Amino acid sequence: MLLLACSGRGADGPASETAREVLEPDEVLSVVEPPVLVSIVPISTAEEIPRDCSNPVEESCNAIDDNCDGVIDDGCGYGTGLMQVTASWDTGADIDLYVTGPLGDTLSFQRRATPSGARVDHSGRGDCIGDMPNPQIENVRWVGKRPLDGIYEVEVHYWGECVSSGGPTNVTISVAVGRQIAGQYRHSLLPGERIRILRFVVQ
Ligand SMILES: [Ca+2]
Ligand SMILES: [Ca+2]
Repeated sequence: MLLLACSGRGADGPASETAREVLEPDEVLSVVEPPVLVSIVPISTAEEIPRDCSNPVEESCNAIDDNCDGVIDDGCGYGTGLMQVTASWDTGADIDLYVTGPLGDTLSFQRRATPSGARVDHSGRGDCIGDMPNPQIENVRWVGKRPLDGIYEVEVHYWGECVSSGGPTNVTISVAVGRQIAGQYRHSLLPGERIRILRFVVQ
């Protein structure tokens, strides 16, 4: 019976307009000193995407900071913060992003938040499910608390080909630290592959 009551989900409009106006406590960033990038090292087979900010263009939802404001994909419905790692890809496959922090804890669609303020706020499913916004994007952000100093590892996993639209897939990964782009890279993935694309260090 409860399921029947929920069958209208998906109709437009939030239940409460006032709730949307309340700022989440962890969105208040002003008092937190931003982390600083020490280094970022991709694996040798990753292709670095040149960053040309002499001619910023309008932002699109592609894991690239097109408008060069230090925020990856602003206005796309997922967020930034003190750090941000974003992946996009170019087929209907389901690609998953994994970020492992200094304490060895790994964020992904399976573990969407940590006490240190990291959270997965968008996890695209490619063509594996119908009708979701930005199905070819995964995004991790750090809000509220300063991210721990240390090494972060970024992996991508080719979870599945979904309908019939997978095959080799180019994945784009961008990292922003303290509202500055630390690096942006591209790597091809085959079905089932899981690759550690890069490491970065913050303090
Ligand atoms: Ca931007
Ligand atoms: Ca973009």
